[in-house]
Amino acid sequence: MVVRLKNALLIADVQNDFCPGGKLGISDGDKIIPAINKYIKEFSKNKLPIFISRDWHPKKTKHFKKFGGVWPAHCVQNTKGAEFHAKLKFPKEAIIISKGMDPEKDSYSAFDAVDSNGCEFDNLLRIFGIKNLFVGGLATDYCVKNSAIDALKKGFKVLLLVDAVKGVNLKPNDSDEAIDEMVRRGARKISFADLKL
Ligand code: VGL
Ligand code: ZN
Repeated sequence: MVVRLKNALLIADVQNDFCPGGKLGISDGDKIIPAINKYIKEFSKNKLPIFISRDWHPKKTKHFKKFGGVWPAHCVQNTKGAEFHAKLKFPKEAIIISKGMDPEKDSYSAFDAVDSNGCEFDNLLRIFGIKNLFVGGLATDYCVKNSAIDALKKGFKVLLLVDAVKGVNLKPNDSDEAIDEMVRRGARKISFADLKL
């Protein structure tokens, strides 16, 4: 028997460095964690796949200012800053996927991420037969946006969890514009009360 699971959850980069006090701390980045935990619980209850992405950089990468990029060093592999925030709760069945290991690339999208066996996110979704990807986490204007757009390009339906995302906002409107762009490209905005699995 082939089990087809239509819905999957992607929680992007809820790591210490993206939360207040971190190297690239998003203001109130940690405030969305209770909402994220509620979504995780619901997917878990329904035995649906949960993907937890992490930014996972080497010490030296073109992604960092020091080597020609735009960002201060953050989420360096095996540092406290790269660890998931202590308040983020996910079951052991959740699949951790890592991105940003290539020192030549920014890799904002979860579609650049692989699991612990090196299996690409896209392949994992196809193995499960996923049609709908529910996306939340950090940062609205980078990982969330790039992952959502890639998912739409690949033919997945995208449900954007508007009560469970927060952005960097290098420019003040970046997050709002990112949400508008995702919607323009076909993503649907939902809040926890709208969740139907
Ligand atoms: C991200 C900034 C720098 C992200 C990664 O994945 O959202 N943002 N590196
Ligand atoms: Zn990064």
